[in-house]
Amino acid sequence: AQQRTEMERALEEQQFRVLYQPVVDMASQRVVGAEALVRWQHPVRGLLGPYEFIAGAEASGLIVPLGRWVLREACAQLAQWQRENAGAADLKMNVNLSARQFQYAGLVEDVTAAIADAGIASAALTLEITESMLMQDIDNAIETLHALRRLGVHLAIDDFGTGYSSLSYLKQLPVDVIKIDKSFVDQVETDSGDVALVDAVVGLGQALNMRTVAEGVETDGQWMTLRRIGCDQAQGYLFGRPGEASQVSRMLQAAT
Ligand code: G
Ligand code: G
Ligand code: MN
Ligand code: NA
Repeated sequence: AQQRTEMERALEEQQFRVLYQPVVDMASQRVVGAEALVRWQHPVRGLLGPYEFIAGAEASGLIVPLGRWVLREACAQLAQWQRENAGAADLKMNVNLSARQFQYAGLVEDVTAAIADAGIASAALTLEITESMLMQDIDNAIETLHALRRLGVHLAIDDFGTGYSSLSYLKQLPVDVIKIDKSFVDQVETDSGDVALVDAVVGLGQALNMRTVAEGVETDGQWMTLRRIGCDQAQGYLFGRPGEASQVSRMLQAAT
């Protein structure tokens, strides 16, 4: 209860912030989008990452208004990038959903309002969900995914390969993007097993018409290997850490 009060107040007092990590095209390394990643600028404890407060927010239910705030903030930021950069018309924004947000009955309404109020195209927004969120209640999950897809937003499976989603479900899901977890990227230069795994996921993506995005790319060697395998896009410290919106603005300007 204490936790809820403190986080509620933090939300009211605007102590949360959104950082943005660039997503780049694998071949050209040009920025094609960004992932919104929430932080809590705590007045005493300093800047806190999601691992320090998302679980608490999930347990108390505050994740719903917090997630709504992140979503609205991210959509507004995307609109601003698109306004300020002539070449950014196709830029995309990725926003993470938590399990409770995904189950929340007002989700579709919240997403609709966030898109409309920001004035962005619905296809410019990708919502990230994890395999475990899907498998908790697959029938309801499929229904929610279809409702979101009808709005025109895109859907990504985050941390792919770490959960338990069955391959037989994957082809039924209206999913646009597979995000390959960092744990498969770390050793991809040296571990032939990881190469085979990433190669299989990329092939799966091609067969099912889903874009593949490698996460946690830190070295040129990883990048070159992933590019050779045919992964479409990448995210990682090599291209940019989660940072201020101005980092993405600079990348957009450098590309024109
Ligand atoms: O950079 P990083 O420490 O931000 O993110 C850690 C984890 O927190 C990731 O798994 C990410 O999906 C999750 N996360 C980051 N931002 C959000 C958010 O706005 N909502 C939810 N539900 N999860 C987030
Ligand atoms: O689970 P999800 O993919 O939403 O969260 C992304 C997480 O990965 C965030 O915590 C983000 O800060 C982190 N991250 C992104 N790129 C890199 C990277 O290149 N190396 C490491 N170690 N972490 C990364
Ligand atoms: Mn994510
Ligand atoms: Na991930």
